[in-house]
Amino acid sequence: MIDEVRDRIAAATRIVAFTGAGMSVESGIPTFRGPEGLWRKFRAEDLATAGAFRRNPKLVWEWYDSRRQNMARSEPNAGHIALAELQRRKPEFTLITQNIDGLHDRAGSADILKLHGDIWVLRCVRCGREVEDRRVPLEDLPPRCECGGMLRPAVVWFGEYLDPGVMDAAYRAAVNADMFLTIGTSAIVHPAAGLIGLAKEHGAVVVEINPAETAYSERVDYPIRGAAGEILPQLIPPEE
Ligand code: BV8
Ligand code: ZN
Repeated sequence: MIDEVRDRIAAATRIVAFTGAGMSVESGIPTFRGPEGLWRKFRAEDLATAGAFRRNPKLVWEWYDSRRQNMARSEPNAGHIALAELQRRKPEFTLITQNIDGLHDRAGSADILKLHGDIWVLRCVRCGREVEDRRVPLEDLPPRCECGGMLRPAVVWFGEYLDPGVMDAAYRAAVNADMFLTIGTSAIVHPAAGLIGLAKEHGAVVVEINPAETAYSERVDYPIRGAAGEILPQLIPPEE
């Protein structure tokens, strides 16, 4: 299966890679729904919400600050690097990620469609100003804007809408894709996961890279059971 997929990637023009938390596991960043997906006694769905932030901004920020500290210590893995290489070879390549860790950027990927935002950007809840802030740890939690307003992570929380411009670009890429690689996602969170079915309906060859089964495994053309950091370099080998 790997050889066939590698040859089809080499021949394809419009390739979309759609990534989730599993992409960063080999970089040392825990997934959401794996055993280590808990933080203290909370689940992501409990903390990654506007309600949790309103009720207890300090607790939510403690969680994000600890994630930022872990992400700052992490490096892009061979999977991130392979996707950046694929983008260099394929002008019509699109990277869509649910991840907020910034590892695709650090691996050299460009024009990334970040469906769920970016943990390194803070947004003021009062004046809306956005600022990139990579300091770890952050001094006082919650951090404050110059206007005095509270800053939140510029990420999409559960119950919040995704950026319509980003979602629109992602829909277009999925609809026009020759190949759609879904990598390291349990395909549970919507509307992101819906991109897989959309690509399939519009004729894309769908490849799933995941050590485990997912909600879409029956519908993909090539279900590859393996880790992103091991499989992607085999699918995107160094050019002779
Ligand atoms: C929305 C940013 C419209 C924050 C994230 C009830 C009320 C309100 C909404 C809903 C509801 N019921 C359902 C919904 C919709 C909800 C949703 O889908 N919920 C799920 C839990 C059912 N979606 C939303 O709320 C979205 N907004 O719908 O707005 C709306 C508005 C109002 C009311 C109704 C609707 C917003 C969703 C965005 C949430 N923000 N992240 C943050 O990160 O802190 S989601 C979060 O989950 C991350 O972005 C993460 O990437 C994403 C998806 O998870 P995965 O990436 O798939 O990670 P997961 O742990 O699940 O899986 C990892 C996979 O990797 C596994 O399959 C594993 O096998 C694999 N793996 C492990 N190791 C490896 C590997 N793969 C490859 N290599 C390895 N080495
Ligand atoms: Zn402000």
